[in-house]
Amino acid sequence: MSAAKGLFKKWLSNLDAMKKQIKERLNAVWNREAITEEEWEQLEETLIQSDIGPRLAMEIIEELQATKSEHKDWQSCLFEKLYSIIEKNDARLFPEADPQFSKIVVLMGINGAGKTTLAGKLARFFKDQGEKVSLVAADTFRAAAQEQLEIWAKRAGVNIIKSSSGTNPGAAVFDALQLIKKRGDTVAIVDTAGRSHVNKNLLSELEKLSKVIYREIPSSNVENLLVIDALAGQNAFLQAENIAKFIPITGVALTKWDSQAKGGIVFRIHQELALPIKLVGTGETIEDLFVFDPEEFVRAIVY
Ligand SMILES: Nc1nc2c(ncn2[C@@H]2O[C@H](COP(=O)(O)OP(=O)(O)O)[C@@H](O)[C@H]2O)c(=O)[nH]1
Ligand SMILES: [Mg+2]
Repeated sequence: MSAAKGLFKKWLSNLDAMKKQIKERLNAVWNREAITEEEWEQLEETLIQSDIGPRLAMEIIEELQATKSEHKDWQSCLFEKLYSIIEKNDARLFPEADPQFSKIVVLMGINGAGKTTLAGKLARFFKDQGEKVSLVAADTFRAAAQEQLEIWAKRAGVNIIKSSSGTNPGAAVFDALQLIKKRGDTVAIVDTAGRSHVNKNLLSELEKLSKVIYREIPSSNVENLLVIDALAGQNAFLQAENIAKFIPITGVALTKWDSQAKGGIVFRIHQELALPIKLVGTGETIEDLFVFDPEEFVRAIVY
């Protein structure tokens, strides 16, 4: 974990949009006697482009305007504002797990969000912590989906629990839970089929799968993670809203944060969805996974 933290730092230092543009703009104008209306607007525009959304951009500008007249430096002002939004974000997985039961992670989200890749990364992550891990293939529609998960299981060096094709995902998960119990696995990561957040049938199927788990495992030992592609923008909010009607989401895993990462999406997701950001995926290899650290993140943006 400490090594991972260092990597998180290194990756954060590459965060572009918010860091460079906003810094340059603020450095250029802050020590002047007055900042023009136009310059404030440009700054607001830059903030919006960093994916934090119009609401927060406006709040930050107002805060900066107030601070300017108090002759405070913009860094501490921006840090306080951004940190106040995200400081309560609790990224811990299973903070109150009951050791008598296995811990179950369910990954859900639309096709291509990065669920299967994250399943593999998480398998390694938990294995490195000494857990006995299984990957559970609950995408029973496509044979290729199980094969893809099998490759990740090999990479991570963990077991995979497959089901015969055509089984319904709830039944597949039920069988997997029995096997996990028998073998004494401490962690199971369930990779589900990608589902459009507007497809009611697929979502109620996910609801059934979830109920099967809650019948066997206490909620303290279940993480229902919504996997969101960091570039999904506004669509991410619609996905979360709809999926949350069927399943209690316990946290968000943001994937593809390496590709044109703007960072701002983090504040928006946390603020507007009221969900903790737990994990961040920053690439296609098994190591590219971090537990989200709010303070480190905000520091990296501001300083
Ligand atoms: N750059 C990058 N690519 C990723 C990341 N996570 C997943 N991908 C890629 O996104 C594509 C879809 O991933 P997959 O795990 O199959 O998505 P799923 O349909 O949700 O299971 C694959 O090409 C992955 O290699 C990430 O954090 N960064
Ligand atoms: Mg998949």
